[in-house]
Amino acid sequence: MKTFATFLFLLFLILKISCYAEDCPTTTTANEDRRSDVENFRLCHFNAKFLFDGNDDPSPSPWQNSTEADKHYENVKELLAPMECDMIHLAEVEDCPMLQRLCDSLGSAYKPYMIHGTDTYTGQNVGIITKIDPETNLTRSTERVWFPVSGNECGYSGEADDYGVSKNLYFKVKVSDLKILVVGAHLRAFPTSPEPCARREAQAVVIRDVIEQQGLSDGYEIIALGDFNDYSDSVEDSSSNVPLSRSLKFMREGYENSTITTSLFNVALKTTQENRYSSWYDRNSNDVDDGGNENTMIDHILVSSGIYEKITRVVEWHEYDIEDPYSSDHWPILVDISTLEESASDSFSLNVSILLTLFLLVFFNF
Ligand SMILES: *[C@@H]1O[C@H](CO)[C@@H](O)[C@H](O)[C@H]1NC(C)=O
Ligand SMILES: *[C@@H]1O[C@H](CO)[C@@H](O)[C@H](O)[C@H]1NC(C)=O
Ligand SMILES: *[C@@H]1O[C@H](CO)[C@@H](O)[C@H](O)[C@H]1NC(C)=O
Ligand SMILES: *[C@@H]1O[C@H](CO)[C@@H](O)[C@H](O)[C@H]1NC(C)=O
Ligand SMILES: [Ca+2]
Ligand SMILES: [Ca+2]
Repeated sequence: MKTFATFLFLLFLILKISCYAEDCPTTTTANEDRRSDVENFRLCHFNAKFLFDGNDDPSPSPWQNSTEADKHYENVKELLAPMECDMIHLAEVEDCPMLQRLCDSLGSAYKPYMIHGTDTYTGQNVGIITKIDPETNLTRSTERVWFPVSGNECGYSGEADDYGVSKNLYFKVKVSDLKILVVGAHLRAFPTSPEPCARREAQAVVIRDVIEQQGLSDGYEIIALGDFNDYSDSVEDSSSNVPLSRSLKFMREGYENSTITTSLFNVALKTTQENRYSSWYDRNSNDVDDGGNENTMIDHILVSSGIYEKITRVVEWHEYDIEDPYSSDHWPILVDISTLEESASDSFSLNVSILLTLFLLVFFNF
């Protein structure tokens, strides 16, 4: 009897742990494309700041009840609607029902994809809403890496330990003729604090491993994006921050054990320095965005060369009243990627005209 009770209890635990009713990782219509303009792929990223429903939320959420959470939800919806993104990667999401709510508000072409991570303290996850369905089911890396990674200069003097990425996702998708691996993540906060800095380098190794093993090794183009909570090593932000960790470098170029060293490009290279900020930190707590070093670029979109060369526009989207108490403390990033296919019929008609010219030359003995 006791054994049976234990069995039931274990079964209950397993079901509770392994089966979030709210997860939505499964693609049933692989690569289905519901964009209104198939010649452009508009990719966006946004840290929405606790996109939660206000019911039974973890205590770190700033929204005390559903009235407050709903005000924040409306604020986020109004920010995102005019951006008309085809795919939005979102950080700080509660669950699939919240993403579904956003899809219902923004238009029927969107579908949500998310899988719960392991950040039980904040309850936050990364997820996407998209007009093009993934080709593979959404999944996440559970790899853990030892830190400090050799050569670390974060000033960390604690013991070595291993660390993973509690909030990450990846999937493959075909957008027109581009075969892409998308990797999303929300990395450990605080760019220059020694311990988070050292932990974040381990997280960057986990992300780079996904990029190499799931994408580059198969010849896929790469999109790696998210709130990386660190400064870029390759492009200066509006307040000229220099990274203490090698996190962005690892994700872009690889690290000591990389087997594929293909480099990625930060899309912010396409914008001007004064626009390069994605996050507001109210250093002097006056509820005013004083600019300067209150604005930093810690959200990034890294892409492989095949995508980088097709970018027609990058916008660090600052059309947002960030001082509104129900706003996020981040701004979105928008990238337009040309997916105008160099169709076979173009080269065929060119060949036909060449042949015709040759024919005329020969026939009329010019
Ligand atoms: C995706 O997940 C569903 C449901 O678990 C499964 O039936 C399907 O085989 C998976 N697809 C792939 C490509 O793994
Ligand atoms: C929700 O929380 C806010 C802030 O604490 C409070 O002012 C408001 O009265 C609360 N509303 C409800 C319906 O509980
Ligand atoms: C690289 O490989 C070595 C040998 O297996 C290992 O000790 C080290 O931790 C690895 N580095 C990283 C950053 O994983
Ligand atoms: C002619 O057609 C071939 C086969 O489709 C194509 O590979 C080639 O690029 C075309 N040549 C020109 C000049 O368009
Ligand atoms: Ca909730
Ligand atoms: Ca301020």
